Amino acid sequence: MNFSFVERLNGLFAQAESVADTATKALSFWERMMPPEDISSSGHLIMWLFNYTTYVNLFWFSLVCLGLFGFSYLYSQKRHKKAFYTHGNEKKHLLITALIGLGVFLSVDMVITKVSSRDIKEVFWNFPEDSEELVKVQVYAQQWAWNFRYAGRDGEFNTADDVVLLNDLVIPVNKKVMVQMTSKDVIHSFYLPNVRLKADAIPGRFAKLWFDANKVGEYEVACAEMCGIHHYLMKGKMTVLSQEDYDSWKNEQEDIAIATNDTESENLRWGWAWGSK
Ligand SMILES: [Cu+2]
Repeated sequence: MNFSFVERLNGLFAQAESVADTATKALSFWERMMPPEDISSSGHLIMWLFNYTTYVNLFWFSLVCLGLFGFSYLYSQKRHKKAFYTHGNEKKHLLITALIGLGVFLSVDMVITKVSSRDIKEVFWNFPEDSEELVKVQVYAQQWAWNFRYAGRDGEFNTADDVVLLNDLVIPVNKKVMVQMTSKDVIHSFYLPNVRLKADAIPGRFAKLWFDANKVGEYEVACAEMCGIHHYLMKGKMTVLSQEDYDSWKNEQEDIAIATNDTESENLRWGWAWGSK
């Protein structure tokens, strides 16, 4: 008797555990579905557009479903034995259709166009002025890696003392970072999920973008364009350091670059004079 009671109790525990396990899995799935942490000053603009698009479309979709299933129910055979024919071309039908079309156009297309063109003008294409403070990085995408170049101690790009890193972007916190970017081979897409920024790297063209990061830590750099068989490997790391740590890191890297840069190496010659393209 006792034994079976203990057995049943164990069974209950096991059940509770599996329920808890399922709940945890569902929760972590939900967490994984959520966008990563936003550490930029302008990422909220992208999130606003993303959320607005989602919810306004959800609203119209629900309305369509309500009409579809609602009328199917109201005019089911049970309620209306006799068929009712209409061509739907009366004035009121045309008016309803036009109003819904106008509603979708105004609430989706117009709002998104207006808000995104405002954000682009005021923020994303409103590039920071060139100054001592500005962190300048050249990005060179290739199958399948990210090359990052800093000017080095002389402040000039494409000179012998440049700091060149592979898959390793290091920036100071709360500073504007300006990127000039191109690609060596095919189209890649420079993607920084934590600052909600994504731009194509196109061979023969130079893209520029700017961002900032307001939280120290390590974040992902990804390629968001299917660029070949090892596209999935094209992953870099963005490290955000405090100004102090960044300065000493930069100093150290500049020492290393001066001591070890092989200026004859083709691998180091991909840069260009800042702003020349
Ligand atoms: Cu790529």
